[in-house]
Amino acid sequence: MFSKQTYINRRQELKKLVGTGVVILFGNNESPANFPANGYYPFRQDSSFLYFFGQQRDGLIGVIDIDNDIETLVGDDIDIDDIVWYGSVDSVHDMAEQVGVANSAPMKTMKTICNDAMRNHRKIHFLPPYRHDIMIQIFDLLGIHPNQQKESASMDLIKAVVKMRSTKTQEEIDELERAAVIGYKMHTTAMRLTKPGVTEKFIGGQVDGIANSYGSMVSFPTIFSQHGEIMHGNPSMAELQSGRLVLCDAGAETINHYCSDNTRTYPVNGKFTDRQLSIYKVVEECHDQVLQLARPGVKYADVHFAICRIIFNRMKELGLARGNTEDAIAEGAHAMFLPHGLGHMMGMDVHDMESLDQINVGFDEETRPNLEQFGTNCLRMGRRLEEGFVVTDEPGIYFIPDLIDKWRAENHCADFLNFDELDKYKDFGGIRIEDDVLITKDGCRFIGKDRIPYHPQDVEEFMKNN
Ligand SMILES: [Mn+2]
Repeated sequence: MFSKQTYINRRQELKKLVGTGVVILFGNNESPANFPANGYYPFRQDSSFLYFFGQQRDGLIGVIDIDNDIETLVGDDIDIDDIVWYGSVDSVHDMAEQVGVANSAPMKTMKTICNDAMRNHRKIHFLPPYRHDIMIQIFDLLGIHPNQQKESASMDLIKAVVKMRSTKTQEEIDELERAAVIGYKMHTTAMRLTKPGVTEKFIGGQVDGIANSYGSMVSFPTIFSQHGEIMHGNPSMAELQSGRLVLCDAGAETINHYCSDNTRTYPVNGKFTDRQLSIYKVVEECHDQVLQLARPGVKYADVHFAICRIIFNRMKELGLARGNTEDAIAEGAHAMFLPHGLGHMMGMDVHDMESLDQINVGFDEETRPNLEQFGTNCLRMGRRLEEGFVVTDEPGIYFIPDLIDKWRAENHCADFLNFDELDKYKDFGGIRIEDDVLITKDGCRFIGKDRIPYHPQDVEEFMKNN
């Protein structure tokens, strides 16, 4: 938890930005795995609730009556049955005090708060819910059916939260640095353990254990797969095979729930083949190029397309693509190789604030998403960068057999792609290199003091010596 003053200041700023009405920030409830008392562990608080109210317990709601300047932490104190099984925790009154909230109230008060506000036709602001139990709570309290809740969520509140959470303060950057330290341990452990005959699942499990040991949990389900061409390939029982590449995309959350998100791709036997290296070097070039391009005022969509151009040009040199690069990118031909965006915001959520809808987070009135074109529609962050933003830099090149077959059958982008050559890469897999970038006053820098090895020579050396 940050200092009391941090949360007071954040709520003060939120009140100014939203202006009027009653803000209700729902904390998360326990999420049962197979029966009510057996929840998914660890409990994960909602990030926006955490940002403004700081408390990690389940079953809490934060209420801010802007017009009357009354803040209330709502929740029931735990009873003796819970204390027997889980131990004692602070009272809701004490938890409110810890984050500078003057009032606390039991959960049944929510009905009165909401009824009063509705009777007086006051604006009630809530964020779009993503958990079904919260949807039921909103239905009970405000009478809004779950199907209408996304539309009924407050755009004023969404905009205020996005504005505040997008720019990371120094204490948040320190947290992100701590997450990077755990991320480094996760990735270097995976590299150390990688050798022919070990299962993907074993290494994935070891990586997860490090996140649990040093922080609170993984920041997203660990990807560790020899099928790097599957974007979210979870670790399988397959054994690692000499001659193949393995892709590890993993990150940690600190105790205060700030994230890391890195990807490395390396040869199972510790030595790249020439063919692997020819593709790897392109991804490496793209990854490093972002450091030269990303700075305040630059649209991340422009950085994305600069990277797409590099990839397409290099694929032409390798005989996998052809034609005019600008025309090819306008047609979306580059998505054969890079079917996702260059990166996303990162903070308390690994895809920061994604529950508030990417169009509100990564785009604005000036920069609109292209939702039609395959690949480009996955760009999560397009708008102009600002000092204090944290985005991921994650270019990749993938050879997806089904995509190659589909585009060939449909003659899609046939003027720009050499399908006969692409066929030869169907057993290649995919490569992604990812680091987290902090936008500074006049440029950007990677988060994390120790760089997880990614230059081919560093990777080979590390794997040889460890
Ligand atoms: Mn990422």
